Amino acid sequence: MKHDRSRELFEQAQTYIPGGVNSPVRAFKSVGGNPLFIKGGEGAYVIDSDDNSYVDYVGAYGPLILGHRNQSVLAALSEQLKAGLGYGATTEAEVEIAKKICKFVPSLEQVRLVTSGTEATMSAIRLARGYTRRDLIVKFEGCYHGHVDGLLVKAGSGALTLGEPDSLGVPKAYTDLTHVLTYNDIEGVKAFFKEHGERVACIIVEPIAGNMNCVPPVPGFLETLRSCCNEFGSVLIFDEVMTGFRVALGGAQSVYGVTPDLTALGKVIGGGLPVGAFGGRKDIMDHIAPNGAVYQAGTLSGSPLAVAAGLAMLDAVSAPDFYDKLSATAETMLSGMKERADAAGVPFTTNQVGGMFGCFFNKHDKVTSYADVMAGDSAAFQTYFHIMLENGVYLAPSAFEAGFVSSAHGTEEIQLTLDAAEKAFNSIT
Ligand code: KE4
Repeated sequence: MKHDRSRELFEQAQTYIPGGVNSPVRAFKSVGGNPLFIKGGEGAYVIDSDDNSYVDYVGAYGPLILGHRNQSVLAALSEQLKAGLGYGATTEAEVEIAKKICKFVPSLEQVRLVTSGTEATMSAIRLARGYTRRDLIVKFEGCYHGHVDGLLVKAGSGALTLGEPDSLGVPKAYTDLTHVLTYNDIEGVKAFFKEHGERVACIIVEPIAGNMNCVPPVPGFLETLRSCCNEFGSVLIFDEVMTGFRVALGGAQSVYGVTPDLTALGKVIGGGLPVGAFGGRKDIMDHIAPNGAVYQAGTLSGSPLAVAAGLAMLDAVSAPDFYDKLSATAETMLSGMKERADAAGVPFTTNQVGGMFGCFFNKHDKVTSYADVMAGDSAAFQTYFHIMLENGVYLAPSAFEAGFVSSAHGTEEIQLTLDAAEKAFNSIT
């Protein structure tokens, strides 16, 4: 495949944009080579600036659950364009999407829209601190909750990809108030709360970790977080920016049957446009301005375009057996991958929840922890990534990102993917 145009554009981009990208994970830093410039998408495919076509498993890092240029989303957007782009005032559609989100995710008695996942988690944490009048927060190593100052501590996603899980520029005073525990370490959580529970404002957790690749919770982990928060009066925040409306209509909380006090959402609910949301128990949400003393605001919060796209997407994903089909597509692809890796003698394991998945070049049968993820063979991943790319399959350029299928992925796309994987596994020594 030719990548001359992407290369040219990357050269130019680096003059005007830090690292040539508007988000670090796009820079291909951990896989090597020049980043692709994408010029369009259709269904399960993206097209790069050299007109190469790829089956897309990035899906804009989660939002494109219906695939690219979904006709119902485009129709909703063109309808809204006839009315205008935004007004700095509340619209009827914002009430409609709030009602739908609260209906689909029953733990949300109220919800507020914002413009990114980072804003959603940042606001939820400020609210939990305001509600409890406590300052200490708990997160888990390898989890990523956006680039919130106090959460860029042993963070996942792009921070982990670049090998900088902590960030310069974050005052020590902030990070001193963030305690990092080990994901899936039930005894570690209990021991910490036994000693410090009264001081903890909140736990924020990805109920399925999707930023150290894909690591589901072990049985009892989420339940332990719930019981510790109950015992010590801390707020349990599920960061479902990635898992919300991705793994099930009710999100990960409906899959595992654990109810958080607050939930952060994003990605899917905006249909591909900039959006985030946070919500939960009304007695907590009552503390948010203008009713309460915890301030939070946003010029483009509830943007009519993002809400129109989001409503169309929520309609599509609430169709009967939408998630069963999505899950079956991912399962077919992953089992085919595993067969081919075994045939080639390559140590390879996968995790999957609904339409999100993780692939690991590990000798472990199951990957259930940050340590397991970090034990992966990064050289094997790099070989795999580039051979998949050269054979028409676009994966996240990082061993620490989850992958996503869409409802537009069909048998043809899965077969193309498995043919590429066979070549990749046979090239890994
Ligand atoms: P944004 O501010 O990037 O919209 O959302 C932050 C965020 C919060 N919580 C979770 C669980 C997330 O996964 C994210 C963002 N996800 C990454 C991909 N793993 C965004 C990709 C990027 O940084 O370019």
